[in-house]
Amino acid sequence: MSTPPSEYTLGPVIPQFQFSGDFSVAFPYGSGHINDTWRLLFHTASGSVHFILQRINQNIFKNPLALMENIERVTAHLAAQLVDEPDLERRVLTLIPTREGGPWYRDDEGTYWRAYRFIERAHSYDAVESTEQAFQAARAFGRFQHLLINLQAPRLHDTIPDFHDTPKRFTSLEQAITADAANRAMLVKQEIAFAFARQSMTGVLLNANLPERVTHNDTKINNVLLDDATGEGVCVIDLDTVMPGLIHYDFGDIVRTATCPAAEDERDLSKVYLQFPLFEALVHGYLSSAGCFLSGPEIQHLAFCGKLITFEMGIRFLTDYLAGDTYYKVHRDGHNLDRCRTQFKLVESIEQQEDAMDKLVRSIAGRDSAA
Ligand code: ADP
Ligand code: GN1
Ligand code: MG
Repeated sequence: MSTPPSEYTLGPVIPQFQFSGDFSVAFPYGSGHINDTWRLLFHTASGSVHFILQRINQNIFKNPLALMENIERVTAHLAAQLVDEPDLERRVLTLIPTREGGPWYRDDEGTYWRAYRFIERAHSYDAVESTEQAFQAARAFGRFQHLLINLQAPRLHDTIPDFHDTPKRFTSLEQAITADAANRAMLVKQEIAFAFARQSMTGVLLNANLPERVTHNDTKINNVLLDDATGEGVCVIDLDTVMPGLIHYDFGDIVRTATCPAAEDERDLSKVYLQFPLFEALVHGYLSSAGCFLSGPEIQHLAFCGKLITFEMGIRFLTDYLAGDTYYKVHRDGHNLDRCRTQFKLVESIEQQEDAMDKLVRSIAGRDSAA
């Protein structure tokens, strides 16, 4: 289990960045499973200003320099593409330079830190509250992919190799079952059987000859900020996993996190299911911004990818449960198992609706391209 953010001493870190004003207070912020995030408050002559400070989890991101190079390139590219938009500084993350002018600070223990300008008057949501929010979130992620289509070479670094290689994720699950490091395999026989019964779907996307693009790869609903006044998906955040990938990884993770009314760790599984109207809003939102560049085979796999990515997350949570909770932050006993169960329940719900989902995608995509 990792150390809670409140237990780190920020005193030596804060002066390393070019924040404006006098530092007042720092609060742990957000509900991410990987990095540690704080919101900082500063007082300036013209009022208070917030910033985001993050400690990069090097247990997971083994090459922080490559990761930060990706983020610098991607944010600079997005800013250049959006230069004529009003409110540019709220539409793309802006790194705060260190005292030396670099994008990151390395402390005495070798830990990497970075800071961003805080995007005000917008919020992320852990669960979608309306079809409009689903539409806006999917539209923002589609737009993000579209804006990155013309990113210049070289290829971005793979910040986590094979991140969405579902067959390899399945192999890791098999290894975790065999090792049974935490003596838990006997407690999850049902979940293991559920996973093995669906192993055949793991290779579908990788075997479909789909084009590689620049994708976000972690498009969970709380990784986009929605504008408080207009509801627009104003800024895509959490750029650590932006790298070459399939668009389906992104659309699939939005389906996983934006169609279910329950939280990812809900224990009452009767609350876990795919709500069709939210899926419909996602398809409309995503195609409104990405429809212009998607190929036929990419569209054909849109209805399927939500099931695959939800299954992939289920096996990742199960693998971490079996390994003794070494990857994701956990806040209670059995937390990763609860998360695995919600994913598998959602997979079942998608299985029951996938014909209708497929029909819907074909009808929306057909209508839009005929228009
Ligand atoms: P993690 O990798 O741990 O998920 P994120 O980068 O997603 O970390 O940040 C955690 C939370 O902090 C987000 O869900 C969002 O609410 C908030 N956040 C992150 N960056 C900003 C920003 N620049 N402005 C405003 N809020 C932010
Ligand atoms: C992690 O960082 P965060 O909480 O947005 C994970 C994603 C998972 C997600 C599940 C680098 O995302 O892959 O989909 O948890 N990120 C990494 O909630 O493993
Ligand atoms: Mg996040």
